[in-house]
Amino acid sequence: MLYVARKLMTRVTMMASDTELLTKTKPKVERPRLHKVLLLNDDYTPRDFVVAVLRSVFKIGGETAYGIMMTAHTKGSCVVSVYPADVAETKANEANAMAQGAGHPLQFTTEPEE
Ligand code: TYC
Repeated sequence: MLYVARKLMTRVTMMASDTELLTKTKPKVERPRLHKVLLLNDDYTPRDFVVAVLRSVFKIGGETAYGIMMTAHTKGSCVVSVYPADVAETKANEANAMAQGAGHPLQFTTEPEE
């Protein structure tokens, strides 16, 4: 997958002589905008299941996954990670599908980072 967006910027530079104009085209490499994946709390999904999803979909280690789960549990939501938009969407969908398949109301959402 290619995440690098390229933009061509045209710049006109006046040379020392008043008659000579030089036009340079400078390729500008832009970073892809990142999107957050958020974990939402609910009253029913078992804590162990939340941790298991964080570990398997987001490849997060056990202690960090437990901390993210507890933050969502106590505060209502927690940022899991940030990714390029398409990756964030795919991971949230995969995690939501796991939850639905297991019959839990657990939800992940995505939103653009500032
Ligand atoms: N609140 C759930 C419970 O008490 C556990 C839970 C934690 C669910 C985090 C979702 O994002 C969540 N069983």
